[in-house]
Amino acid sequence: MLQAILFDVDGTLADTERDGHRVAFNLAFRDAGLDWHWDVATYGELLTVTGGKERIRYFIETHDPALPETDDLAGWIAGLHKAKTAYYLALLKEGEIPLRPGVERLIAEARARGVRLAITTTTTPENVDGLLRATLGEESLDWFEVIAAGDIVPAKKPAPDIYTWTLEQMNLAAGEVMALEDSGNGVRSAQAADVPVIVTRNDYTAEDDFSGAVAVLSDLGEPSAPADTLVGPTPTDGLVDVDYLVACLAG
Ligand code: XBP
Ligand code: MG
Repeated sequence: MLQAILFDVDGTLADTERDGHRVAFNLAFRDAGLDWHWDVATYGELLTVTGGKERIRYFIETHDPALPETDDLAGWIAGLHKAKTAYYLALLKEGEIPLRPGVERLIAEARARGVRLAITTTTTPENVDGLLRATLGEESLDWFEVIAAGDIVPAKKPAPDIYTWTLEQMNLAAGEVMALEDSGNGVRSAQAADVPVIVTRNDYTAEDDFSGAVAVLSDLGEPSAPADTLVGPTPTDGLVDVDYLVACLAG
């Protein structure tokens, strides 16, 4: 039986990457006097690596950009990433990053039906707070029993650690929950923890490998704009709801 829904954040709750994180990274690079710029296509390539600090390091390793002399690269990256987080939080506060279709609807139904909620994400904890506050309001932080984010586990997705950690915190078995993800890395992370996963894909992840996911959909669907089903069971009226998740879990 479905006990809990575990939500990924970036790309799943909201399309945060292109007009949120990417923009914030570029503003932080400018402030640091770096002539780096991550355009939409470049950022798409860099998204293969999860975690902002890990992504900066991967960019340095693969693109060999100009950077200041330092004997503490990890510390320098952490500082740059902190500046990026500040810009990202400011963007969220401006309220320009909405939730994806169906997210608020499903959360409301799950709460009404006593299905437990958690967040399992790679992004920085402050970013989760900022997004929830800006979209669902201050009180929504309490709706999620566990917010598992960022460096709380050393190995980010696609490693299973964030899912395993969340299940332990909630005292639940992998078969009692459904994960919602948007990316191949997210699917691999959930699967490595034996957690069943449904994908709502987006522009950046449309070509990702989702094999093993229970279903792949365009989004969670709204009455005015039903979801398209690409793989797996089709939700009634194109709306992903608790009954759909229960049926998917039962297989
Ligand atoms: C998203 C990520 C994060 C964000 C940027 O993962 O990989 O790194 O892109 O956030 P998920 P930070 O979809 O699992 O949430 O810069 O705070 O890492
Ligand atoms: Mg994601």
